[in-house]
Amino acid sequence: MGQINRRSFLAVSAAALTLPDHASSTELPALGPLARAAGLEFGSAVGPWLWREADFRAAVLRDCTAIVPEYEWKWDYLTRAGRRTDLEPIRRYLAFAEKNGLALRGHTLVWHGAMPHWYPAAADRQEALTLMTGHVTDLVGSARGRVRRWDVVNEAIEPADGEPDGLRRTPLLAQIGRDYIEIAFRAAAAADPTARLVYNDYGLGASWGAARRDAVLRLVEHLVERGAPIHGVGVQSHLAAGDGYDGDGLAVFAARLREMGLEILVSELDVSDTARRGAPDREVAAIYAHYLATVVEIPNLTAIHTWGLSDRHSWIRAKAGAENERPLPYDRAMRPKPAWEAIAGALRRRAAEHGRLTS
Ligand code: 9MR
Repeated sequence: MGQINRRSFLAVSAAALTLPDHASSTELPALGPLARAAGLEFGSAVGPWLWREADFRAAVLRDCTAIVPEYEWKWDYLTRAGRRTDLEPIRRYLAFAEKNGLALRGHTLVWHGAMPHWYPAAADRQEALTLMTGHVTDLVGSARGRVRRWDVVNEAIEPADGEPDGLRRTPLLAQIGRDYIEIAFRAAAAADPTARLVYNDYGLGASWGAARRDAVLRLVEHLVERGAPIHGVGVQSHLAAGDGYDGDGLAVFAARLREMGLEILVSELDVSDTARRGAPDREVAAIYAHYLATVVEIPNLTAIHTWGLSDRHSWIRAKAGAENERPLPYDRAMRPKPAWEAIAGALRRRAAEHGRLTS
């Protein structure tokens, strides 16, 4: 597999070097220059292995124009030792990103899945507001002017929970009320007026995602009507073999956001495959290619971020029975896979059509 991959990798890279726009022949084969030529960010989630593994770090520096801390900037992690926020992971990524000219996406300020272990289950509205806005203000303020985008609120929609507006039943919804999302966005904007503020959620490109898209649009419309500072929506894009996606639904969703002046990001892209079928790497790559063919046609698309770069580190493989999955663009030995080529192809197509799409 290595040989075939290497050959086609070089073929793709050679094509990249003939790009008319910003790519120059002195640049190494990489997704970064392709993304720049396409007017997009290409980025990946990263974790502490970024510091430990030189080959992973080299791939990040070659391919990424942005990085996203995968869990070290979450509320639970930053306060794992108690209420006092550990700002060391913030400083570390800021320094690395600035040294290497990478943009940062801060992930994620408010998420029911990352509530601190000490968070009081019985907080009243005032205490919950103080804790939530204190966290947002401190964190965003600590990196003021240095983080391009923040995922302010993550996964606040769950139509299956039965709320009329589709909001997920979470502690903050119960304690603060329906305005907790708007309050979080306003606190983030006050702490850093230069950052782009994003709402992030899953299932928005999925064939089963129509109700989720509707609920997110209603939420975003409400925020925009109220003049809340929201700049975009992250479509996570955890895709799976055998799990269809709705390209038309996604295109309409993106167009509605565009009408409201908002951007759209592919924010956590990966492809889960059972690895039990014949040619999983090619199958995974075909899903990447198919999905990204729709995505790169979206005029208000600003970024494609994968949820990891190498199969060596993926939340999917951490799940029971998923140890053999190969969801990401590089294999465990940091060799580019067909999925890498699928991403390169999509970026090349976007680069070629950049002018038409954004005019
Ligand atoms: O990939 C992340 C994993 O390493 C963390 O343990 C987990 C909990 O913090 O979060 C995972 O990332 C999630 C992301 O923050 C939100 N969307 C779903 C992602 C996968 O669960």
